Amino acid sequence: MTSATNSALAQTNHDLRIVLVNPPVLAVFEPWYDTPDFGRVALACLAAYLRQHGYSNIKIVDAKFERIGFDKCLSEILAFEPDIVGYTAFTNEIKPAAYVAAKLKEVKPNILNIIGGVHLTSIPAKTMQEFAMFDIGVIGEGEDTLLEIVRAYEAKLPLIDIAGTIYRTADGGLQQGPVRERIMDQDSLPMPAWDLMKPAGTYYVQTLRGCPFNCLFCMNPNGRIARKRSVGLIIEELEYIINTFHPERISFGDELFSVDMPRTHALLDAMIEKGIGQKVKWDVQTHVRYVDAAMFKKFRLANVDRVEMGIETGDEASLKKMGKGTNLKMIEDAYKAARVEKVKIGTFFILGQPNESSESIKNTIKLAVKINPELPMFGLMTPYPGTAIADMAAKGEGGYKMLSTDWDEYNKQIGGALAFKNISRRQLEFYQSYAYLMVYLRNFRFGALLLFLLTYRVGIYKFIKKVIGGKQKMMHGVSKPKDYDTLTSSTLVTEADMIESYKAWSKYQKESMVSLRSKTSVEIEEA
Ligand code: B12
Ligand code: SF4
Repeated sequence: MTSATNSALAQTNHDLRIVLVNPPVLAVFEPWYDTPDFGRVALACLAAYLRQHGYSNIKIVDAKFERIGFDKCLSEILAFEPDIVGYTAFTNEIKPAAYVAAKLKEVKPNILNIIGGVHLTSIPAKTMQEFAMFDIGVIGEGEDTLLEIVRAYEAKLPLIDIAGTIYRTADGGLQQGPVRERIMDQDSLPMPAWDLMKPAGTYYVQTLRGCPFNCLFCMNPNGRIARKRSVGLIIEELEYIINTFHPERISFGDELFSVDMPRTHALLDAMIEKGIGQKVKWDVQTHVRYVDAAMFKKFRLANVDRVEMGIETGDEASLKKMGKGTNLKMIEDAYKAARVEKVKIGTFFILGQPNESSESIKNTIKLAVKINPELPMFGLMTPYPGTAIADMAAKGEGGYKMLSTDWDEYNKQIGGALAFKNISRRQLEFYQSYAYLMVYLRNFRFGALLLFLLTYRVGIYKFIKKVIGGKQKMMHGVSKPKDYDTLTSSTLVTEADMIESYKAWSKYQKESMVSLRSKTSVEIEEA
C-alpha cells in the first residue's frame, strides 16, 4: 500500500462493521471439541488487532462455543449488519464455514466473505475453487493481512496484490499475493480480545507461535521458528483472564510450551510468585525433548494440573522416520521424571503411522500401558492437506490409500479419510478401543475407565455404531441442512492437488521466514 493511501486511510472513521466467525458443528462427535467451553483464540487475536488499529465495530460469533446451529449463527451475523465477515476453519470445519458464507451471500450478496485459518493456508487455490462463496483467502498468520484487506476495502481499492492473500481476478481466475512474512515480534500484538467473547470455563493462552520440528502428519502452520511473547505480557494476560472471567482452567495452546527451557523456567517462576496455579487449573502441551527433572519440579511447584506430550507411536522405527526428534529412551525418561514429581500426564498417540502393522501398533499399546498416562488419547492418522502424510497417501505410499477429500471426514478420532494397506480400517479402529481399554485395565484404573466412558459416551456410541455398522464414513446418517451438500459440494480436490498442496506449503513455509532467519538475534531452536 502506498504512503498516499495510508494517509488517506488515517483520516477515515473506521465505521466498517466486521463479524468474525467460528462455524457451527454438523454433529457432536467429540464433545470436548464440538461443544467446547472455550472460545477460538484466532478470532480473539484478529479482533484485538483490528481494534488496536481503530476498527471497533467488531462482533465475534463463535458458534461452537456458543453452541448455536446454522440458523442462529446466520441470524446473529445478519443482526450485526456487517460489511465484512471473516471465517476461521481447520480442515474439518471448512465445509460448515462455506455453508454459512454461502447462505449469507444468498441474502446479502455484497458482504465481503474472507476465509482464513489452517485449511485455507494448507491448500489455498483449491479451497477458493471449491468454495466460490469466499471472496478472498488469507494464508498463514492473519493479523496484518486482515488489516490490509479491511483498509483497502474501506478505501474502495481493489483487493489485489495484498501479501498473504489469495484473491479472485476480474476474469474469474485466482491469484496469490506476495508471501506474508511472519510476525517475529509477538509482543507487538495486543492481548486477544477476550472481552468480545462470553466468559468461558477454559481459556487457551498462546505464549508462542511455531515449532522447530517437522512431523510427517503436521503442517506446522506457524513455521519452524518459535516466536515467543515475553513473560511479563503472558502473566498480564493470565491475571487479566483470572481476575475478569474467573475460569476453571487455562490451557496453554502452544505447540511446544517449553521449547525454550530457560524462558519456561522464568515463566514458571513468575507463575509461582503470583500464585497462578492456586487460582486456576492449568495445563500445557510440550515435547519430551524439552522436559527434564528440573522442569517437572518447577511444573509441580507451579501447581500444574497436567502436562501433555505427543508421543505418537511406541515403535522405534516409526519414531525415527517421523520428524519429531524423539526416541523411546527420551520418551521413557520424560515420563519417569514426571512420575518422580507426581505431575499428571496426558499423551497423544496416532495409530496408522506409515506402513503401520499389528506388530508396530502392539509396540505403541505396550508403551502406553507402561507409561500409563492419566489422560491417554489415541487418534487415527488423518491426511491433512499440506502434510507429508497427505502427500504419501495421495501417491499410495506408506501403505496408505486416500479414501476421501470430503473435509467433513477429517476428524482424528473417528474420521474416514484414509485406508491402510497392511491393516484394515476396522482392525485399526478395534486397536484404538483396545488401546484405551488396555491402559486403564492393565493398570487397574477401573474408576478412571468408568469416568472416561461417561465423559466420551456420545463419541463412543457413534464410534461403536460406525464400527459395528461397517460404515467407513463418519458422516453417515448425520442430518445436515437440506441444501448443505449442494452448497458445499466437495468433489474438486484430487490426489494430484494434495501432492501439490504439500509442495506449495513447504515452499511457502520457507519463504515466509526467509528474512526472519537473518534479521533476528533471538535464539532459534532448529531440530
Ligand atoms: C490449540 C489448538 C487446538 C485447540 C483449540 C483451542 C482454541 N480455543 O482455539 C483444541 C485442543 C481445541 C484443538 C482442537 C482440534 N485441533 Co487443533 N490445534 C491447536 C494448535 C496447537 C494451535 C491453534 C491456535 O490456536 N493457534 C493460535 C492462533 C492465533 O493461530 P491460528 O488459529 O492459526 O490463527 C491464525 C491464522 O491461521 C489466521 N487465521 C485463522 N483464522 C482466520 C480467520 C480469518 C478471517 C483470517 C483473516 C485469518 C485467520 O490468523 C490467525 C492469527 O494469526 C494448532 C497447531 C498450530 N500451531 O496452530 C492445532 C491444529 C490447528 N489443530 C488441528 C486439528 C486437526 C484439530 C482437531 C480437528 C483435532 C481432531 N479432533 O481431529 C480439533 C478440532 C476441534 C474443533 N473442530 O473445534 C490441526 C489442524 C490441521 C488441519 N488442517 O485442520 C493443527 C494444525 C495441529 C496439527 N498438528 O495438525 N486444537
Ligand atoms: S512437534 Fe510435530 S506435531 Fe507438534 S507442532 Fe511440532 S511439527 Fe507439529
